[in-house]
Amino acid sequence: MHNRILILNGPNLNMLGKREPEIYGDQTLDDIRHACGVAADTHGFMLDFKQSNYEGELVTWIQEALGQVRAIIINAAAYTHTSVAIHDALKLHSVPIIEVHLSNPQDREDFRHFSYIEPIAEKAFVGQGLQGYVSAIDYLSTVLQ
Ligand code: CA2
Repeated sequence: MHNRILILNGPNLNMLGKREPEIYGDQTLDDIRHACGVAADTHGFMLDFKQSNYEGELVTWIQEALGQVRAIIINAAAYTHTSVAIHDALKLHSVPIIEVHLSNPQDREDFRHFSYIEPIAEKAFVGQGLQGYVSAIDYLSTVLQ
């Protein structure tokens, strides 16, 4: 539990930098992992940074983090808009949940407007690309004493 933060990334985010740079930027998931590592070091957080294309794997990781982490930052990608399972798993936690999106889903197709994460997230950082993840870590450093 000691100052550990879990960052979860959902389906297709492993493809960042390869397609659709006009929407998601040209940074890769490894670039984001690196920037998060630097921000975490700055604030004295230990980081678990994970990505999966499988809903069940994300649910399992959220369950396994119970009692082990001080906060969860999640970009659930397309599962944001579909997954009651991820919503239910996150709801098991009493630690802060922070929602992150590279783009701003509200500025895109209607089917991206609803988020199953939003009702349980303490805060969201959207439309800032990689910086949104860093801002989420910076935010946690102010609320986690
Ligand atoms: O803006 C975000 O971060 C999203 O969570 C990204 C998801 C999308 O379904 C959400 O509505 C908003 C999609 C991630 C797909 O990433 C790709 C990366 C490169 C090429 C194709 C997809």
